[in-house]
Amino acid sequence: MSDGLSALKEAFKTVYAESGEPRICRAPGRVNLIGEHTDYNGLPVLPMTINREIRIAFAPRRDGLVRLHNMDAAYAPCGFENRADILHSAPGSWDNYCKAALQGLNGCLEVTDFPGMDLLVMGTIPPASGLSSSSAMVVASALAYLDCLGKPINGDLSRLDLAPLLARAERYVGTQGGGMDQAIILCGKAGRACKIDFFPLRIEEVPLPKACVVVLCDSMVKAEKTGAALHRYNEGPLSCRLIRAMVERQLERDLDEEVRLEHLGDLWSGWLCMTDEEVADLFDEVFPKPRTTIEEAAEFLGCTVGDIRERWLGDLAAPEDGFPLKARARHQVTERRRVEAARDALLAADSRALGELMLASHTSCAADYGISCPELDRLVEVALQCGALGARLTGAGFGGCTVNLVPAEILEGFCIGVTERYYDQYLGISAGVDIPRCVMPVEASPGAGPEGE
Ligand code: ADP
Ligand code: NG1
Repeated sequence: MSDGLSALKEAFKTVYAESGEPRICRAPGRVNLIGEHTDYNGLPVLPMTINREIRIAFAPRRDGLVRLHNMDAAYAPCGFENRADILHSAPGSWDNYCKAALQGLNGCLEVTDFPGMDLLVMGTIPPASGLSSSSAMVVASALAYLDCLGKPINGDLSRLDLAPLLARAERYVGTQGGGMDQAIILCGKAGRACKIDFFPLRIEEVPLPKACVVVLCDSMVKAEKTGAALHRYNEGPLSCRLIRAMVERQLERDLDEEVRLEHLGDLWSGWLCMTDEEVADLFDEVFPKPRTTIEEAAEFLGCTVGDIRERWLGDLAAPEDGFPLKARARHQVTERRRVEAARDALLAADSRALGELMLASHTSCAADYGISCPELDRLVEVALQCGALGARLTGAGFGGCTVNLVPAEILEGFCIGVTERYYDQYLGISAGVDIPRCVMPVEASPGAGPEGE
């Protein structure tokens, strides 16, 4: 057993002196190479796991109490009672991610005895940086709980079953996310990226470019989905629900029959099986102008503004000049095409083509989807100046990390160049910045599972 795992076990025995011998599970973070804000529409993504993770040492308890401690003092000890309806902690509390996993599994597995657990968490994924520390917490908590229930992963529940279940479960914290994070965290493979399709979940392993390194650069802008970034993130999935409803209505008019789209991605599959060009034309027809007000959407759908809020938008703030639905819809079409092309580029070992697609994706995320910020744009620009073949924001956006495709032979110069041009010159914070933590070459690690057995 590695020193880190032994240390975690020893720390567990100190914190929970009266508890049983702990077991350990691990869930890696992830970086998305391409395919941003497409998963919740059932459109593909292309992420890989990273060699940063959440580890949990755990032991079952006889009562229904779940106790949480963390090796990082920033996360204060806490606890809760396991039951059918687990009470939410305040937004931003770290125990909510554990609660999300238990609540989801309790419902799905029809648990009735609600066992407790002692947990000690150790994490190395920078939080709020677009690297899925939150989903790694959910997945690791779920694996610990399944073990305590006597139903370890790959028994009754396969990884392909668990991933969508935990994607739904994580909505407990208020995000309306898709299924990318939980799928790659559970199904990722060492040294490989995965193209992921949804509904049903399908994973295709693809090789990573041999002559390149994937490097993450932290913009130093925190994108906390436990805070302000939550509503900005949810604008994506919520406005796509409205796009789906309007497109569905247009198709019914065009085809003169009932059409049901579960997700926008259904346009490309099933009996509709439209091409990119047909979908782009349809979107142009439904969204002739850049912005659509909530009143215009209501008129188009033949319903009231109240109906729109109740069925699709919830309390999402409506800008006076309307939602940018045209550009958001366009991003879905172009990003879907880029993911397919990126998969082909990886299979053909064409790093240059992949780099160009990553850059085009960043431009679309910034201009059409509105999820970038000046710091991310600058960091992408700097990365290209320093020799990256491709660079883009990764994950939810609004801050966090960029992902960069860097030829292995220039790795050192790239790290120095980005440090000088972004952290020193642009942010002016070199004295306080911890470069190894900010510029991170990463490797794809194995998917989540038990450890040290
Ligand atoms: P991300 O993009 O990394 O998923 P979020 O803002 O969605 O960022 O979630 C970050 C939250 O995940 C943190 O505020 C914390 O509640 C939880 N979290 C992340 N890392 C840890 C950790 N090591 N221990 C406990 N909780 C963690
Ligand atoms: P991160 O970067 O982990 O917050 C979020 C969503 C994903 C996906 C990406 C954008 C959650 C848990 N994750 O990821 O489903 O939509 O944004 O591609 O909501």
